[in-house]
Amino acid sequence: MSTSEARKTAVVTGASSGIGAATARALAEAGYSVFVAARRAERLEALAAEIGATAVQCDITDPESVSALAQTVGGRLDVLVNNAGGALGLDPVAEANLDDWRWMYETNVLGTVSVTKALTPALIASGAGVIINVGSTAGHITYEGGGGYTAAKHALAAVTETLRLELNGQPVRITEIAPGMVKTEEFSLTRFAGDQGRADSVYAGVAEPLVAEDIADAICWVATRPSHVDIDLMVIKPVAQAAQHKVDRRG
Ligand code: 8X3
Repeated sequence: MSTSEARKTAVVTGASSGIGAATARALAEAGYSVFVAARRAERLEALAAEIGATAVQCDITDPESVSALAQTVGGRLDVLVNNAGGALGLDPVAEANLDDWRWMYETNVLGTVSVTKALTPALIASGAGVIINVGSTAGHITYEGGGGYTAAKHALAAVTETLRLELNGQPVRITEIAPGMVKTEEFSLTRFAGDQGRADSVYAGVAEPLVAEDIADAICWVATRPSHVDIDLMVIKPVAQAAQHKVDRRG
């Protein structure tokens, strides 16, 4: 990006760790002026200082917080990365913890819709906006115990496709990035309520699970394609994961 033109802007939600933080770093490195949004102010401030971003404390499930984010961003935005989300538990459907399921729907789906709704006018105003929703392979397959998370990520995939249909004719591209097994600091730890042993067992024996930077690299690539190129869906898994239930654990 030449220094003579205005810097492009990007918003990354769930930016305080993992894929969100890595994406914010990658976009800043690529020359974007980045707004990093998440609930945890201290982590955000540290990241913002490190990469020269603007920290915006934001709970995507709180409408007032989302409207404050939109106010801070202003009238023009080039890239929105809806990354905030997560999984809780591995309950079978017949034993579902409904509070966990509600949290997963609120965060992965309604939070994403709320942020998208608030920022779409600014993306349109840029003349070449990009929305990148971080979904999951869980949005395209199902697995035992994954019902709450797979239902939420399937819903997110449906919302992404619907939005692409509805914004047809507007200068906004919409992409779903669907990662498989990504070893991050917090995803599995959150899922298992801080049980490090259970979290570690998810990646046991897998020689090289994906890391947050692998997904950030893909997001950055999608964001920087020419404005007539729409990448609908990108499914990204480690080589060891041929399918959800087919994982080479001999590493
Ligand atoms: C993470 C993939 O397999 O834990 O989004 O559902 S999985």
